[in-house]
Amino acid sequence: MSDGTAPDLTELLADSPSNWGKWGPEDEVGSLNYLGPEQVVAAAGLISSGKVFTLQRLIGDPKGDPVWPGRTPATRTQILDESSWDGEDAPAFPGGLHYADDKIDAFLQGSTQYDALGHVWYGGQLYNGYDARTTVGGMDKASVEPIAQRGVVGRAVLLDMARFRGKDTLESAETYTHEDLVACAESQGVELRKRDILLIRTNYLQLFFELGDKFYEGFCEPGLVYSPELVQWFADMEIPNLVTDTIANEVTTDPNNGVALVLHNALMRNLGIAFTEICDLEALAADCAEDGRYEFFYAAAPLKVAKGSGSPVNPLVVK
Ligand code: UVW
Repeated sequence: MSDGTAPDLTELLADSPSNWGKWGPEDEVGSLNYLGPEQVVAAAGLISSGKVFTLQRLIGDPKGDPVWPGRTPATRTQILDESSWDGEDAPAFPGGLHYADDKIDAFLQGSTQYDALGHVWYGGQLYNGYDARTTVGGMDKASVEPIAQRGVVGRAVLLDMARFRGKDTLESAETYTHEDLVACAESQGVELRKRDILLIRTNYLQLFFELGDKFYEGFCEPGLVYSPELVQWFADMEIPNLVTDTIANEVTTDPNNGVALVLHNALMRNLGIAFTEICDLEALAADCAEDGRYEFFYAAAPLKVAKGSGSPVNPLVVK
């Protein structure tokens, strides 16, 4: 037992399916291996209207950046601007060049991001069995870098859970299962296929912008909830990438066992499914509701950050 009340993840997930070793002992991209040339070419065939959607939230949004509790929003600092040339010690360039420069101080998971497969663990081991000590001082194994090197391209399906439930936003701690995802897809008239990238809309972060600091009181996001059947479904469907518009892609605390972020472990650590979080799916969802097309081409390339446990990303959808 981890805190006297909730079961330890080692115990809870003892019989949970695993993809460790499936793509060799050196693998660091897990279920993204399911997205090969065949899937990329098939996804490209879904492009028909040429409409493009970008799924990243604004970094340094004046209205605030929703982040996991304990993380701080990005801060952007202006280093050089026209005023830098007001004083006598202004930089001088032949020809009279002036320019603007700035920098950001940001959590790598402080905006729309890909998690590295080694971002979470239990029992002293990361995805593919790597020793958790390889995270000390920076991730030597299963960092975000190999995901960034390969990129992510495939057929994606939007599952609009908020709309399916007839709500503006899902509520705090509200859960849904793989069966709900299947029912949602059916109601939208879209076929869920093996190796689909799943985009799930809750619109929950609208409450961050409406409630301000109150948003974090009793923080428990809505989302997928663990069951052995759900994990098996994700394994059988060979889902490469789970993308949502919440901060952590799953119900924060499992209502059935009290464990935090079970699916980060069952899906990401054990099956190697890439997690993409804090997306803005609003424009895409509105368009899908209008044209009735919930399947499309998806592409994303997180930044190549050496030893990074995650990286900001601006995923693209093309219809
Ligand atoms: C944690 O793992 C704590 O958060 P996230 O996956 O949202 O970055």
